[in-house]
Amino acid sequence: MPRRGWRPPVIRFLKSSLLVLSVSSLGLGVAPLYAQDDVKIGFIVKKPEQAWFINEQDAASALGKQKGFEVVRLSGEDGQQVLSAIDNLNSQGAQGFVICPPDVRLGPAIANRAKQYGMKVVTVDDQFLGADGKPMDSVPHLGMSGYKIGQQVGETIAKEMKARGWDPQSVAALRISNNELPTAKERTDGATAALLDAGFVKDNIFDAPQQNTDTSSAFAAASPVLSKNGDFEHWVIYALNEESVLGGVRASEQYGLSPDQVIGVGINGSGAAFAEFSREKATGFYGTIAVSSTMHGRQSADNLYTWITEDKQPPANTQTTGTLMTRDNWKQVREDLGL
Ligand code: FCA
Repeated sequence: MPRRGWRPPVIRFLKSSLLVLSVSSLGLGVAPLYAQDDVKIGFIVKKPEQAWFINEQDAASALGKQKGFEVVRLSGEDGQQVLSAIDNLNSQGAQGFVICPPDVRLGPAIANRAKQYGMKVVTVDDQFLGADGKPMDSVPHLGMSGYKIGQQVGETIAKEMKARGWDPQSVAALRISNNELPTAKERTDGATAALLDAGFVKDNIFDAPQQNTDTSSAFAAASPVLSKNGDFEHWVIYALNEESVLGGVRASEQYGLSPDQVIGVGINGSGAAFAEFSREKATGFYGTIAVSSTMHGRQSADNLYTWITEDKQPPANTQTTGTLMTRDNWKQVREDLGL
């Protein structure tokens, strides 16, 4: 049995063409193309189990409830899953989707599939790369301003090193890197630049390339780097997000470093950080640059909704900013950012 509201693709196509035709033949370029209740969008994320993405999808669903459109939450952990999620959305009659892709190089394939179905696409967090390796400007994007937020990470680490009276000459950095993902590289590059500006020694920065953007891949990448560089007493840890920094911090604990020997600073300000700050004793996870995942989820869904209903294409690239969150202020920052 087809699900309720399902219409054969031909009928849907005819219906939307007729709508477009009648709107354009009347010269009403700004009239809504769809009645509110007809709008259904997908929200596809690469890591559905991570608090950051759960919060984004929650915020999009809440907006849908408020404005009267439906949000279908889907996982897209690899290319195959993304393509079937898009097929699934099409058979449900969705007019478009927001996506944080599992691999930014899938951009052209995803955009093609969407085009075949006449669906609109916007990206959130991780921007598609075209076949030429450059960001796909044709797909509207909303994401964090990676380099700047990375700089905030580096500045925070440098300030805390000073507060602890560490000699910058003898501190090592564990840079958990993910250079395949441009936003990740921007973030770690920004952090590195700020650390070097503050007098950090370049040769003391050690890369731990992770395969993914989660805690376990960061833990696996960090462990051998720590054991190979056993001479250092003090370590700082940074990465594209707090989940990965937490992997590095867990590896440092397993290696035998105590919290006062480690300064880890992440990015996101999601449930992963709240859980860490709620522990009875402080850990090597000093802080995180919090960005509003609520705003990311809400705004990207709203941009798509406006595009579908008013034919207004969203801005090509919206960049968001961050706020330092530590064990001392996390509840306040959480409230301020609506998290
Ligand atoms: C990437 C990271 C997420 C989050 C997001 C804004 O997708 O993997 O943790 O930082 O950017």
